[in-house]
Amino acid sequence: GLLISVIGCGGGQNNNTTVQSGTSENKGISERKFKLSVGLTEDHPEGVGGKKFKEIVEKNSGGKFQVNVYFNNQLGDDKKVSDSLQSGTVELGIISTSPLTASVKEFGIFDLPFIFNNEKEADAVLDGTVGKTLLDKLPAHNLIGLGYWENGFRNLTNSKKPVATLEDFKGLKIRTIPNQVHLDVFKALGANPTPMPFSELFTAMESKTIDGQENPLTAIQSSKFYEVQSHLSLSKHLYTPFIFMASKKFWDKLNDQEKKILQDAVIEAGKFQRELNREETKKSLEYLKNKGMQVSEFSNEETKKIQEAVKPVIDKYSKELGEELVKKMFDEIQKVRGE
Ligand code: TK8
Repeated sequence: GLLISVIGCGGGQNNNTTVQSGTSENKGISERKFKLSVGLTEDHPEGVGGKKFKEIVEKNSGGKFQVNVYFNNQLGDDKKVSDSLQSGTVELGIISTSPLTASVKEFGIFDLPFIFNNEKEADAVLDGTVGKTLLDKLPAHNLIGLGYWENGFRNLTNSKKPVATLEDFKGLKIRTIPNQVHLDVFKALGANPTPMPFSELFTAMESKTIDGQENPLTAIQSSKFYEVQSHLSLSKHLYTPFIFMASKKFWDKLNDQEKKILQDAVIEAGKFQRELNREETKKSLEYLKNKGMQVSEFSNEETKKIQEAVKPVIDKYSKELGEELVKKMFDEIQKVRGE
C-alpha cells in the first residue's frame, strides 16, 4: 500500500505529545513524514538537489519533518507522479514541465524549440512573471508549484549514425517526451518520433525498438545512455525546466510556518541544484567522450536550416498556447539579451 503520509495531522496523541515537547521556534510544526519523488538517479543534480532539500527541511523543522526521497522514477514516471500528487498519495515531486501540458497546456511554451540561448535567459523567464503565471494555474489541478529547478538543454543521441545535418534526422526513430510540441518538432525535422515515458527508455534503446532519444548531457551520463547510444549531437534544441510540486491535498493541511519551511527550501536547494547542474554539464561532455560517444555539432548553416524547419511548429503553438503569454516570454528574454 501507499505509505501513511501525514503523521498525527489530525492532532492524534503522538502528535500532541511531540508538539508540546518542541522548542519555541518549532512549536507550530507537527511531526510529519513525506515522500519526495525524483525522476533521475541519486547522483544526478536532480537527485543531489533532492537530498539537499531534505537536509534543509529536516534542519529547519527542528527534526519534525522527515523527507523520504525516492530516486530514478521509483514512484513512477513523470505522468504517474503528477497523477499521484493530484490524488495525494505522494506529497512532493520533481518532474519535467513537458508532461505537465496534459494538465496545463500553457507549460508547452517551454517546449518550443530554440527559445533560450543560455541558462540566464531561462532563469529570467522562469523566475519572472511568466513562470509565476504558470505556477498560478496549478492549484486548479490539485497541484502546488513551488519553483523551478533545471533539467537543461536537450541534445540528441542515437545508435545508428552521426547526425550533423537536417537531412540526417530523416527516418530516425526518436523517443520523445509524451508532449504534442515535441512530437511535432521531430516530425518537422523528418524523424519518426515515438512518445514514451522516461522509465522505459533505456530498455527501448537497448533492444533497438528505437534508435535514439534526446535529453540533457547530465541525464545522458547519469542514466548511462552511453552504454546503448554511440552518437551524440550537440543540438541544444530546447531547454526543459524541472518543476518542484506539492500535492494540494497535502499542502492544504499545513500551517503557514510549515508551508514556509518547504517553500524556502525549494528555492534554496533549487539555487544550489541549478548551479550544480551547470557545473556538471561542463564535465559531462568529456565524460561521454571518454565513454566512447562520437560527438557531432551542427554548422551555423545547418542550424539555420533546422530552425527554419521547426518555425511552423513555433508559429502554430504560439497561437494555441496563448500569443500574449509567448510574447511576454520573448519580451523577458529580450530584456536579458539587452543587458
Ligand atoms: C525524468 C524526466 C526526464 C525528461 C524525459 O523523470 O522524460 O526525457 O527529460 O528528465 O523528467
